[in-house]
Amino acid sequence: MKNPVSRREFLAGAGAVGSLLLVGCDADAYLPPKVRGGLMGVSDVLTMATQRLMLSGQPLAQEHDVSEITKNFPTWGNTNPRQEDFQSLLSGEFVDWRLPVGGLVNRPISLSLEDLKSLPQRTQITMHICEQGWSAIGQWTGAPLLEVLRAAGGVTDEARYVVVDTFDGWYEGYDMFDVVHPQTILAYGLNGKDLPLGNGAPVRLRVERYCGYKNLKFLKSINVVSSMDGIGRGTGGINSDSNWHWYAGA
Ligand SMILES: Nc1nc2c(c(=O)[nH]1)N[C@H]1C(S)=C(S)[C@@H](COP(=O)(O)O)O[C@H]1N2
Ligand SMILES: [Mo]
Repeated sequence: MKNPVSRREFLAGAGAVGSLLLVGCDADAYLPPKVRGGLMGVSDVLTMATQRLMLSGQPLAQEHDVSEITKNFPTWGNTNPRQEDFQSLLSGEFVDWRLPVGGLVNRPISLSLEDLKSLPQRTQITMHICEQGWSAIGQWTGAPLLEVLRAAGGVTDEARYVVVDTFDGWYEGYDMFDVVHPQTILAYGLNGKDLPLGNGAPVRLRVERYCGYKNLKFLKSINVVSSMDGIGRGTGGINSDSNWHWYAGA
């Protein structure tokens, strides 16, 4: 007679199937906000679906040892937004900086740097991979985005994307799969010090499973939405608006 499946085997199997179902039920987790036409669109969807299946158990991106930290973490792209509102906050050492968290949350809030630092924090030593051909390892400290949304009373049932805006006019939308990941943090520290200006002071996003351009610097606001339609060109972010991949898994 065939052995009945042990309880442990059953649970392990149920867990694996369950985590696939979790992604599987939510077809959105396989698709970018807007699917491009032609072969690029096909490859976008295949890449995203494959990676999302592989990542369905939400594993952590590799974390490194302190000894591997890059001595001078490079600065890249915009290193000092010239916008007046940013310059005035900078000259006041960001004492007046506030991060509004609104849209489809239950209790919109506006967080000071102190407020953000009082939330549960996470420190992670990870590799930043820029799509333009360089990488570096840094130790980031910040508040998980999930904790920030919790502080805003959580999101409503319609919530599908978190849109991050920056002082230099960038924006990106992230779907809930990446939003709830434990390594998705609003970082205010690099290598044990305040986040330097060139690296996105006072606060930048770290989404460790994505390449460089999704890791927005100089955060200005956070907005939870049900759709990316009507935001920029509707593709889900400033980079995909100019034909980079929206799903930019590193
Ligand atoms: N607001 C904003 N965020 C940004 C950029 C930018 O120009 N503006 N550049 C992106 C790119 S392409 C990279 S590689 C990283 C660079 O981060 P670093 O300056 O800390 O190296 O920031 C990303 N986030
Ligand atoms: Mo980049």
